[in-house]
Amino acid sequence: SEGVHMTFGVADSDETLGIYTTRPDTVMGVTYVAVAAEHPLARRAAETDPALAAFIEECRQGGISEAEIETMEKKGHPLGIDAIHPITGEPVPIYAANFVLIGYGTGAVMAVPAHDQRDWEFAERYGIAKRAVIRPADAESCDISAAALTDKGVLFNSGEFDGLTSEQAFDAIATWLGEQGKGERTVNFRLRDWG
Ligand code: WMP
Repeated sequence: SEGVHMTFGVADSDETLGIYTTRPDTVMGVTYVAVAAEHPLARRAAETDPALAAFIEECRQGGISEAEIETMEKKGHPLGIDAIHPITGEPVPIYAANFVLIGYGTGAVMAVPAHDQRDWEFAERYGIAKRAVIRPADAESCDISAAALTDKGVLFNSGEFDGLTSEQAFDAIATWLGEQGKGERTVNFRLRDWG
């Protein structure tokens, strides 16, 4: 798929955390970052966190198929480390999650519970904030009380990107990130792309 690679900071360190997304238009709705159980940041945090280490052990990612990923119960565990949002500079918590694949993209995702259904369910389970930033063109806002709004639309709650369509925002945000050295357009292929 065509998307954007984006670089988050890591709080209290000069490290960075890369993510891959096909919905950069939703970036202002990011309320947490989810990494694969095998992600280096998760492994390192687990060295001093037995509960996290146990969660990582429980995620037998190596042997499951993408189909299983789609249907299995989505579970996660906080790393106790924050990522820094590339545009707003705000800290957002990093979770290890059993449905993030280490072998796809960067093995980490920017989570947008308002606009991705999997993230919505995860945020509901762990009490993480949801932040709506995409509305239908013919509405003032959107209702995400029962489910995520995954359709493309018009940006709001998105600062300088307010009023752009999802398509316009894809370009504007990719350009903005490129100028700041915090991201670029990229393509990632999954097995399913070959049908
Ligand atoms: C996506 C497309 C159209 C309409 C709605 C959507 C939402 O599901 C959605 C998806 C994402 C809303 C918001 C976001 C923020 O980032 B997402 O882009 O989650 C990333 C996603 C890519 C899509 O890649 P694909 O189409 O090639 O599968 O998948 C999520 N992702 C990235 N790396 C991942 C991953 N999921 C699991 N493991 C990884 N390693």
